[in-house]
Amino acid sequence: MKEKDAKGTVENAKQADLAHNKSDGTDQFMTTAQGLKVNDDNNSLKAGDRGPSLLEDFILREKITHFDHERIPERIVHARGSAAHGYFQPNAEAAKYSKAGFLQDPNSTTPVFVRFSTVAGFRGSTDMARDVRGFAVKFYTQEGNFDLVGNNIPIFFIQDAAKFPDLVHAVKPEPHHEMPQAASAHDTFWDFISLMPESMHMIMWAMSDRAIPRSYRMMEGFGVHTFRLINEKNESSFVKFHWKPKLGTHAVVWDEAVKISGNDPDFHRRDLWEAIDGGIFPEWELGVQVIPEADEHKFDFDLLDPTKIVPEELVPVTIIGKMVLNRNPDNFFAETEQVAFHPGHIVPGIDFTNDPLLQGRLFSYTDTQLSRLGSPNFHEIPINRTIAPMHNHQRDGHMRQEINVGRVSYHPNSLGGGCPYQAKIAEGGFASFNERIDAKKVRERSESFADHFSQAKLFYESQTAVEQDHIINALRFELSKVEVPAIRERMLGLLSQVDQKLAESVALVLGIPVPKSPEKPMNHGVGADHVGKQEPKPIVKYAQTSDALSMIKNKLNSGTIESRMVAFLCADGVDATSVNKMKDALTKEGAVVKIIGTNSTAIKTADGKELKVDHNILTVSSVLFDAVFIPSGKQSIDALKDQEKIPEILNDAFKHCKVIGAEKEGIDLLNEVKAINNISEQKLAEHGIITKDANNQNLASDFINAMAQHRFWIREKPLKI
Ligand code: HDD
Repeated sequence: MKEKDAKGTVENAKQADLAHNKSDGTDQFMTTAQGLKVNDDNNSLKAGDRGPSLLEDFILREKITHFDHERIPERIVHARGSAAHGYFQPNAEAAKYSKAGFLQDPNSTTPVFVRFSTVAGFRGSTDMARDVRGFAVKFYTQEGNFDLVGNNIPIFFIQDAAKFPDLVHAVKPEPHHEMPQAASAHDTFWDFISLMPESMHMIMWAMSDRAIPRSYRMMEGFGVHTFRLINEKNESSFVKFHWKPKLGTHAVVWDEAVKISGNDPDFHRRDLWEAIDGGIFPEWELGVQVIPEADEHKFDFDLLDPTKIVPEELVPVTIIGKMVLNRNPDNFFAETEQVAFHPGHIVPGIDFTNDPLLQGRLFSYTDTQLSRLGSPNFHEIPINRTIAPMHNHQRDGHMRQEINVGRVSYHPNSLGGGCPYQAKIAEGGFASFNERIDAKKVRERSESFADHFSQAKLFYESQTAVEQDHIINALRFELSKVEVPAIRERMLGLLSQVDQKLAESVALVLGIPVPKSPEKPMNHGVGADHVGKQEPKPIVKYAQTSDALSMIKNKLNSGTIESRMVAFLCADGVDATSVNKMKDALTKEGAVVKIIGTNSTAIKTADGKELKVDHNILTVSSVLFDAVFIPSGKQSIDALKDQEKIPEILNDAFKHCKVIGAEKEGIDLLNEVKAINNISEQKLAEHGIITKDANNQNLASDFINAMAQHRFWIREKPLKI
């Protein structure tokens, strides 16, 4: 009876705890941390109103002390991130491959918390750096938390976790002067890369537009490593996890990325927040490439090598569910900052492989949380708590929240009735996959990891000409920032083994020749004697290219314009019909219209009505929008012609290949863009310039169709190679 009472009290305390954990502080008295009501929060306790402050002022000391300790160390990588809550729902396919409880019932949903991030930049750095994006998903399943801690690129720079600290040291700001922030364009990064041929496949991805996404909502996500799934029959298969975004995969162009960084360094954070806030919930399908256990050695690459993809043309992606993000966090620090992911958080039905990068990660994540969150009790922070019942004999430590009752904190015990019990497999107990390992202890790289160029080539050759130009330009930019000539030369040597023309066109801008290619591709690290000792296998030439690797050819891009942002350039005298007709048509398709006005409040339409302004033209730039529309109204156009920002907005929208629409007098404003004047009237639409005369009623649908094509690359001059 007594014990029951004690339990009841603990339950009550837990509930009170929960109530305390979430508070908006409204309608309540201000108190100290001890609950004492505060009478004056504006003045410290002094000896006389002009006298010195008194040490006795425990209220002041408590407030300042708490403030002094408000920061925790930022993540060593992925410090800059944004997150959201949502749910995951499996489909009927999922249970075939895994016995994980959350994958069994297509009618069930599992809560998730997802954090997107850049890798290299500090917590306050720009969202728009050229960088890999983290894509970490915490599934709060009934069997415990499952974390899928992936990226928006399906492979990685290195093959063994032993090189991770080196990679990160190389890419982070250089240690002597802490520059540059959130950028790989500097000597130490390229020095390291030029000595690590295994990074060449990843370099192709990182220099592509995948590294400058339009939105977190428009990125693919990947588990990167090969994992295992185990089904009810205890059959194991190898899997690669894929997140496929409903809105397709889209990027910005580099010049745009640079300008967004100045205009709105929170671009991705704001985009995610505003979409969810506005009820446009980002959605992904979860897919798996399933490789039966028996096929492990069927491929020309090693499934355990994290620098390799399994081309979707070889093993198609099977969709096993969907994820929807539908709630913004209540508190950035409590949730987004304190969330702790770990690739080792798995549930029965999911298991690891011997990928040496994954194996190293399994150690690193708990270790980092200990220093970042400061205690082995980080699992008790509300965002990290499992929703599964949790009982074990772990006790105490810094900031322990749980009040464990009773005297038994060991196993086996008789005094506590043997509780908590170990679970049999049939009862949901976790047991690692029974893989047979019979090997010598070695520090070696498997020979099967030695081919570093075939998939880099596959990626490069699968891109459209425009995408290849963007890769070349990125390499030109990055390597031009490198100051040591030998690093540039080594990089050209490596690039020539991916594609000779690629290397030559980068070399053209660097002003140096491409070094002579080695007869055999360089598959071992230059000066890196730790890398593979045996002779590499001959390079496998992948016969086909893979459309899935190109963002432009990718079949994910269905042509929706949902959630795309359109700037309407307006001033007093704008034609309300022109505004409303286009706005209604766009809104119907799910696009978001923002009225850009010449003041911050409202403008007057030609018929004397008020039109609310979303943004003052002083605060925007076309890089923050997907398309620009100029409604008609002579007075409005005359006023816009006087605006200093107009040439920049229109020229950038043109340069970045975005759709520009204009109606009647609005067309006059297009004269600001010289290049438009050089396009014949019949060819305007082909170039994504949508205008109309008074009789043509198709402006809105033409504009929408053009937006669905995303960009008009025809405007970009092909590179001279
Ligand atoms: Fe890592 C954070 C993804 C290799 C060590 N990693 C971190 C995050 C993501 C990834 C998305 C941010 C999680 C969040 O939002 O809080 N990491 C990857 C992927 C990798 C990878 C996809 C390769 C396939 N990572 C990797 C290696 C190591 C680490 C090889 C160390 C051996 N990663 C860490 C870390 C971080 C981290 C230092 C920093 C903050 C954290 O863990 O919680 O432990």
